[in-house]
Amino acid sequence: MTIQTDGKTDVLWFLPTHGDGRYLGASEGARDVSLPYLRQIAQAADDLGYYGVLLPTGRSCEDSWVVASALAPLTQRLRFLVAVRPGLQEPSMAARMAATLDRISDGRLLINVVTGGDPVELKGDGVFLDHDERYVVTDEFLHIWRGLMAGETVNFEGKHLRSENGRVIFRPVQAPYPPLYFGGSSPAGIEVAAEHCEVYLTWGEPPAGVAEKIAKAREAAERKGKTFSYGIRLHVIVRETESEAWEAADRLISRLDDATIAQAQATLKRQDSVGQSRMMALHGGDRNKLVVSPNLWAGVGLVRGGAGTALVGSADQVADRMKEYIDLGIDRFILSGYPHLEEAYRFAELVFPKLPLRATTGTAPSTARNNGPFGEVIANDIVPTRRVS
Ligand code: FMN
Repeated sequence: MTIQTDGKTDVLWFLPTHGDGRYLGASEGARDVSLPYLRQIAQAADDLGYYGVLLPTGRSCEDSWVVASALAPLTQRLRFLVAVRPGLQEPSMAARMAATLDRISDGRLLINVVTGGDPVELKGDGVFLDHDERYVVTDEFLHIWRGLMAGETVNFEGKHLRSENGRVIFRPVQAPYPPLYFGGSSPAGIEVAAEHCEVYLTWGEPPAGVAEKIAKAREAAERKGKTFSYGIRLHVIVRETESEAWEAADRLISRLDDATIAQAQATLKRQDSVGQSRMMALHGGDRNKLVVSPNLWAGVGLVRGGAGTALVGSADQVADRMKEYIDLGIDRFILSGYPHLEEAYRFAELVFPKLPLRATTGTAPSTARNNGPFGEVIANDIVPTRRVS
C-alpha cells in the first residue's frame, strides 16, 4: 500500500492527553486535561479542517484508544492517529481494537507504530528487551497484525510471538487496513518500517537532518520495492509579526528554572531512542542555544521528550519553512502549540491559506463557512470576502 504524493500537504494537530498550559515546566497557567477539554480541541480541529490528530502514548498520557473512541462520535471528518505498542499488546488484541475503532469511526483511524524508547518506562510496563530486540518483536507483531487486519487466517511462529489460526472477524472499514505510520530513527527501526509501514515520521530536526533521515528511509524502502510518504512532528509559534512570535517563545519558557531543565535532561538521557538523542544533541540542554536553524527553536525540548522543536515566526515565515520541508519530500505535518485549543485556531487561520494543502485538509465542513462571509460583516453592509495571499 503506497500513499500518493503530489507536492501538497496534509496538516494534523495534536491532542495533549499528557497535559497542556501556557508555560512549560510550571504549574502556573496549567490546564486540566479533561474529556470536555479534549473534546473542544478535537472539535476545533475537525471544524477547522485539520486532516487528523495525533494522540501520544505512554505512561504519562491518558490511554489513546479510549480517548479516540470517546471523541470519534463527537467529530465528523477528523482522523485519529493512535498507537499500537508491539511488546506491550498482543497483535490479536491490537488488531481487534483497531478494526473496531476504524468501524465505529467510519474509516477515520490511522495507526502509529510505537515501539518505545525509554527502558525504565518499558520495564515498568513489563517489556525487558533491549533496543534492537524490541524491533524484532515489532516486526513479528506487524506480520501478525497486518495479516489479521487484511482478513487472513494467520499462522505464524516467530522468536517472540506466535499465532495459530488467528482471525479478526469484524473487519476494518479501510482496506486492507488503516495506514501505518512509524517514527523511529534507528537503523533497526527504519528496516522494520520499510518492511511494513506507509508513512515515515521524523521529529522536527533542521532541514539537513530531516534530509539525511529521509534519504536513509527512502533507501531502505527502495530495497523493499516500495515508497514511503513522509511526515514531520513540530510545534508552532506563529504570530502576526516575527518579533511577537519570538516573545511568545520566550514567554513559554519564562517560568522554567534551570533545576527543572537539568532534571528533565537527565531523565530524557536514559532513553535508548536514536530519535530522542538526535533531538537532545540539537541544544544540549543549554537555554542559550535554542535557535537551531532559521525560525526553528528547540526550547520545548528543554523539558519535553520527543517533539522538542517549534517553528517560530510570522505566518509567511512559518509557511516558507514548511515549504522547505515539503521540498525535501515531507507531505504531512503533525503540529501543536501551547495552549492547544487557541493555537489550533491561530495556526489554521494564519497559515492554512499560505500552504499547498490537499483537498483532505483545510476545507471546512459547513456550507456557511465555505461561502463566507469571511469575518464580521462591516458596518452591517459590506461582506468581507476571502483574502488570497
Ligand atoms: N514514543 C512513545 O513512547 N510514545 C509516543 O506517543 C510516540 N510518538 C511518536 C511520534 C512521532 C511523530 C515520532 C517520530 C516518534 C514517536 N515515538 C513515540 C517514539 C518512537 O515511536 C520510537 O519508539 C522511538 O523513537 C525509539 O526508536 P528509535 O531508537 O528507532 O528512534
